[in-house]
Amino acid sequence: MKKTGAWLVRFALEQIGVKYTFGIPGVHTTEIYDELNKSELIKPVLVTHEGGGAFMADAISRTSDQVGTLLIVPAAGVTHAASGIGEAFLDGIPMLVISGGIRTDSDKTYQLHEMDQHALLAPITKKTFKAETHEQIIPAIYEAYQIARQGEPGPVFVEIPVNLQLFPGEVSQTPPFVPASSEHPLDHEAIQRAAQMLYEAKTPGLFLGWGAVDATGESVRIAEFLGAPVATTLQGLSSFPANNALHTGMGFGPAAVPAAENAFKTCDCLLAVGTRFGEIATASYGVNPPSNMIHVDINADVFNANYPAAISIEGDAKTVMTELLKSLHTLGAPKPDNAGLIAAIRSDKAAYQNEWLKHDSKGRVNPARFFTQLRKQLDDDAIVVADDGNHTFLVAELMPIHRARGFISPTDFNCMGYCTPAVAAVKLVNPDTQVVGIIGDGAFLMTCMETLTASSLELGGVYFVFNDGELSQISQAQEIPYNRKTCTVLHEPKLKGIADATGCEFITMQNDADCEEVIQKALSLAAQNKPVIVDVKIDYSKRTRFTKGIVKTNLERFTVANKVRCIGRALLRKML
Ligand SMILES: Cc1ncc(C[n+]2csc(CCOP(=O)(O)OP(=O)(O)O)c2C)c(N)n1
Ligand SMILES: [Mg+2]
Repeated sequence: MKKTGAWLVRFALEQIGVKYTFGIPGVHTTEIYDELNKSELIKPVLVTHEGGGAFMADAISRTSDQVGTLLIVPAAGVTHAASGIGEAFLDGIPMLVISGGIRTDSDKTYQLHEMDQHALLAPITKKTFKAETHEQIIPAIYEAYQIARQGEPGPVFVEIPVNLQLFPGEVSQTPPFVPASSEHPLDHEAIQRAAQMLYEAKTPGLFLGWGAVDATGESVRIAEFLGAPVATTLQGLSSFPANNALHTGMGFGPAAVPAAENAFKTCDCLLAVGTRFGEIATASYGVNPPSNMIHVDINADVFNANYPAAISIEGDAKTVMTELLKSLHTLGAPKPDNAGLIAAIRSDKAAYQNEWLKHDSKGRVNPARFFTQLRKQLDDDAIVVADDGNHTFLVAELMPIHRARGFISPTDFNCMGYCTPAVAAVKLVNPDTQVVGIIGDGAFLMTCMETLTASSLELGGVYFVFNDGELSQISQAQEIPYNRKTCTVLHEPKLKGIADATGCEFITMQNDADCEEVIQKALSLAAQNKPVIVDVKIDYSKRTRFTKGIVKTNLERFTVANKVRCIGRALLRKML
């Protein structure tokens, strides 16, 4: 039979269950866009920038069972999207990237958008495909989809040359999509040894990353069986419910919140699940896990990469944790309730919150006041999206997250500009859930035009812009060594102007007294499908534990000569 390449792309995308694509059409993709326009299953979404489109696709994968999909022009669309593709790659998020390609039936070179896209994308995708014939289109998309999801997930790229899209070509079959089984053989002996090690430990603890986000029930049962405290990474913030009595908070070393730092001080056996012990997760490698460490991950490359594990178990977190729990039950009764630990966690958390609430915010919005009020007004199943900056760590330390996948942020690629597009996409696939973004003013400037996409699609999310006038995560780091803020003080934008331009509602939160009412109003407007930009005059005069912790950890690592040089310069600048 004869089919156009565009028809084949639509067929394959419908088969794998794609509901939305994100991008901006060009001459190399209009034929596919026209096909999707006829589809009853897929809605192509027009964005204002492919970078925003890529963050949207990423956010869909993080908060639904769909794989976020881009449909973009070659070269210019691909380079614009590269920031979001890179974020998905380093954060282990599945994504399907489909671009048009230059003509392969022409003997001419210097074509429009001609470049080696595969070379560009090789370091930030799991695999790239180029369809050479009509026959290859469906299998390439099916395989790309499988690869994106299997093992440690990530983005996969497929190029469809424009001539294949436009003209009919011979295909022998149009097979339905049948997902391949990705069962991983389990190392039962290692799981049994791990159970034994945990059961015999005096003070075991759990450390959970994003890889454990779908194993929350199992993690709760294991923690409760052992009476063990639980800490998470930043990306894994939602992997354990913050309203569980054994939840301590982010991190477990000197840069962790006090409840976590104290609970893990004497930890003699660590069960680490779905974390790579990367730089952010470890606060610049400032943690010191016990030698009895059990490391569970779907990707065996992470074992012993930064910290040695006594037992490594390769596999899906949910499957391994289910088996581990069964093995624990064969060893004996659950450990008695750890009442002392639970009381200490509760009092450490309360003390830390009070320390923040007591901080004088000098007429601006106190971060703890803001998050206490936000938590009070949000449903348990709300989804919080953060960008990258000081605000991210304020969320991590002051905003309890109650549901799995209830918090997402750009973590290891650490790309500013993520949050604004992501809020819209999260709302698109979670229409009945409250969705709020916490965005630094600098990050908002990068992708704020995507609020136009939100208002066009009537996506009621709230964009809390933490307006401190600076690129604070960096200006705070400049403060001690340089005593000056080179290029980190923002040119002040009029946020109301952005709201007017993009058709969003706009509210200002001046101080603590405004908090309750403004949050209420914003959530109620959002519930009427209106995107709302809130200008939050936030107070950043108090540092997070994370920021203080990483500064200390890094400084301690300097040689004496370099310490003297840096401290000397800091003192000199302070005096002058
Ligand atoms: C694309 C990109 N550029 C630069 C950085 C470096 N960077 C990390 S955090 C940060 C400051 C962010 O400022 P803002 O969005 O205002 O958030 P705040 O720290 O003030 O909360 C910068 C510049 C980055 N992570 N990503
Ligand atoms: Mg800022």
